[in-house]
Amino acid sequence: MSAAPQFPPGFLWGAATSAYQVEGSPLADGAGPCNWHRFSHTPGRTVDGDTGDVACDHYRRYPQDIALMRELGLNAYRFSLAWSRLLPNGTGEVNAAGITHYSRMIDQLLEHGIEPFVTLYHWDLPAALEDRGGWAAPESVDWFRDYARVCFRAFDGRVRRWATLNEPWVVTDAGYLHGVHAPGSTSPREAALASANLLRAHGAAVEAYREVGGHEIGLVVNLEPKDAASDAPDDVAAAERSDVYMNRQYLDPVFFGHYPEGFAEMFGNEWPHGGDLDLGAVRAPLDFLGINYYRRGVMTRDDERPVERAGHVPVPESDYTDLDWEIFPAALTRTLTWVKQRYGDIPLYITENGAAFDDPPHVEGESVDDPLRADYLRSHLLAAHEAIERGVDLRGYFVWSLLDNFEWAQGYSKRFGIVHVDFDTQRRTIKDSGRFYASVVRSNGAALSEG
Ligand code: IFM
Repeated sequence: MSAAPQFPPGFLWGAATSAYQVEGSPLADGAGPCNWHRFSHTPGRTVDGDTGDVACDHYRRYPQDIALMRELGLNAYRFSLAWSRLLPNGTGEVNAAGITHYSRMIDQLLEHGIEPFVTLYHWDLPAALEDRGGWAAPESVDWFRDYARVCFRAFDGRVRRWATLNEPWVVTDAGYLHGVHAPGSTSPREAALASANLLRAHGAAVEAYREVGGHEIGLVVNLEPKDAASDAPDDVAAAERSDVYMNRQYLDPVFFGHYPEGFAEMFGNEWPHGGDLDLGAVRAPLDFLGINYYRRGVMTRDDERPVERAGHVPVPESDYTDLDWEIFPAALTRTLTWVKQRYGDIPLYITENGAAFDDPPHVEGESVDDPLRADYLRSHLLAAHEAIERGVDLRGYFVWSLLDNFEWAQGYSKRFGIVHVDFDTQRRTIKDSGRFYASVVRSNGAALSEG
């Protein structure tokens, strides 16, 4: 019989959220509107016209949510700051009430022994900056550096782990190329401009951190190993393109200083940069890399999809989540070992992992039976542990998500939480998957081999 899994000493056991997805009260206490406030209020952009106006009311209920984290035994909480709460116009005047809000929340987390793991940008750009060109504007690099400085000055010391950007690939792919996220653009040219500016902005923030901050800073990317749907050369080439486009678009520049080979060519005449593209401080050394992992990609050639020219195909023998994402834990081990092999032995955190399943909107009693989510967590935590056994320096794991929340264009129709939220009453109920996760946390992994 193999020994029960144990994670390394000091492992961070957490759950993750992001500001616009959980906070609600988007304009409270002097906050300015963000791009997602505008986008979700535009008819047709989200399922059922859902918005983040109320969300999980975490802005006001965070003390109750911290109590839930305590009940789950978490020692870390990953959340993001809303840029437009802190700088309502994106630049210039700082909103003291915004600083006070996050300051109180950080203090309460620390009082309860929960480490705040803070993301500066999780997709909610101040609307005022979107009006000035958003990430496609070269000035965005300065806007982000200045905003980052405000955050470092206000919270560094109490916050010891910072992430610059969450999933920049989604920002450019969903927001600038496919138009399904804010700002709703469908321009390859703008996507390529935004990509370079996000990279420069990330590097600029890391450099700024080294001037004022005393702890750790990293980047969070979402990765998805790519397999070809068949041996046909077209599918093999599609999987390779998709790998370059998704997995290496941001990591190659950050670790090697330039885009992967073949990336610029995917944009054809829409590539806006010259050959001597300057990505600024993009290679500024990082303290860690955050990896969000959900699924594998099985790819086929699809010329309808711009730039990447590849699309997902379903695998008949696989199981899928409520978002039609393949459940494939082995690819998490593969992702973590691939990062180590390709980019070196940097400390890693799984900054998001979890699954949407169809839980009921209302709950009677004190529990929610969600065996599929518990199975998903168990198999992925075992896959993470396997990567540690293979030498990966994995230092923490964050479930996506602490709470059912606003799943962007899907609104409230998809539930990822280990805590159920009744969006009519705001009642929280820890799901069975949450109880299972708590047992894993309590036993530092041993409970993974039970049951
Ligand atoms: O909800 C999102 C999150 O904001 C970023 N990563 C993926 C999650 C699930 O889609």
